[in-house]
Amino acid sequence: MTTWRVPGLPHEGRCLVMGVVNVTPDSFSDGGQSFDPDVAVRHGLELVEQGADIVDVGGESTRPGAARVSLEEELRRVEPVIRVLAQEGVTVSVDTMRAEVAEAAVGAGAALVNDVSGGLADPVMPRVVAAAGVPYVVMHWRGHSHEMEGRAVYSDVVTEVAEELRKRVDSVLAEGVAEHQIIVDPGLGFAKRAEHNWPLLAGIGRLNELGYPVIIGASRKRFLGRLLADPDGTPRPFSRSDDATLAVTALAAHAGAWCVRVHRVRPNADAVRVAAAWLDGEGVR
Ligand code: PMM
Repeated sequence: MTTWRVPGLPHEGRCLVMGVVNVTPDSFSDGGQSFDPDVAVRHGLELVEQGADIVDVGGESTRPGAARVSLEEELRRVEPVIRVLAQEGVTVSVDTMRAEVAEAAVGAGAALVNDVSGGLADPVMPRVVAAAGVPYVVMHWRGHSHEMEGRAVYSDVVTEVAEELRKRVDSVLAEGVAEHQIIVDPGLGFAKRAEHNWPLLAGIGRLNELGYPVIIGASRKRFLGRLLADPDGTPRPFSRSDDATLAVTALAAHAGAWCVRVHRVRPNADAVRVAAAWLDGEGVR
């Protein structure tokens, strides 16, 4: 379903493209390129110029094994960047697990809260999002970066992730978040190994059945590097898995994803247009 309309966010009649600005010194996928606030703002504006519908600003690395940053440091990283981008007319998302950061970000102009913990890391988060009234990404999550690898245990990953997402959605609805605010995400790579990520991608149709827009974050993740490993088994580095990200984007958009979260925007923006034209050709849209 490419026709989701999320109040407060762009609607293009195709899968949307969310470009990533990590204001961190240690993100695994872009190596701290945007740690300086001015550089982060410039990067965000470039992503819009390249076709990003939404710019996702995050100040805490969620790479496997990463330590948490303090609340003060996270706020210091993201708030000024969000404020300037929003003033420039950019639709900004804040990537945070902390209610206080979400609240400050919305105050600075963020239009969406992207919570990789789906409200589990900070129990106050759903109430803050409910009060703010902005769209809310509820991602499937089983624990912080240092503990998630051991929790990547599933017997039927698509059924379990869908069921756990449904429970999270019920819980945030009970806290006052409205149906129309909710977006769901299977959380590729978060307490999931490669053998879990592929069925989840193949299962986008099942996730759509939850009845909420689905966002997919596959860009530059390790499972792509594993798939494309050298004959001796050495995984392809993330910097050379961008073409594989494009393939995932086109397939996810064709399968009905509402949005893809990506690092390299221009080619992914092309890919979602190809998928939209393909769906038009099928008479699906
Ligand atoms: N992945 C990362 C960070 N934030 N948000 C959503 N909604 N979905 C994701 O899959 C996701 C996310 C980690 O990736 P990065 O370090 O490359 O930004």
